[in-house]
Amino acid sequence: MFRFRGVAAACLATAGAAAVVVTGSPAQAAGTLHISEIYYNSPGTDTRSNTSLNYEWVQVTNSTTKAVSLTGWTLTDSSRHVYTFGSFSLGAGKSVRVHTGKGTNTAANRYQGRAAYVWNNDRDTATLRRSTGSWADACSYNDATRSYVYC
Ligand SMILES: [Ca+2]
Repeated sequence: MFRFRGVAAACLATAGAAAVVVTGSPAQAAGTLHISEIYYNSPGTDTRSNTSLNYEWVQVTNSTTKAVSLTGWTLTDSSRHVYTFGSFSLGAGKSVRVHTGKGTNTAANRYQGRAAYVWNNDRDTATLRRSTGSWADACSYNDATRSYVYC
């Protein structure tokens, strides 16, 4: 599959903007389990180093008031690479980042354990499905001039 070579990307602090997403709006008072951000173009050249692979991630946010079990939920790209959450519960108001590379799973960071990139640097769609296979959320992007997208 064609992928843009890594474009030197400013490693912008995203925490501030991400907080806006997490806060939600009155219209979303009930909250959802949704994809809140995708960092699809790792900073620097795509060398496939584990560090670079892990700078590719999809953030999933639970804006409900209860913990939600993500066990068996899946995250899929347009090319049908599938990541299945192992035993995991995402707390109320919490977010988790699913990184492409290898690492030790924590409450806030999960790892696909891959040796190659998943999220295209130009365009792609992330789809989140429940353990039953039903559609939960999706986020698409189509902008090679940026490195991340807020969903
Ligand atoms: Ca990428």
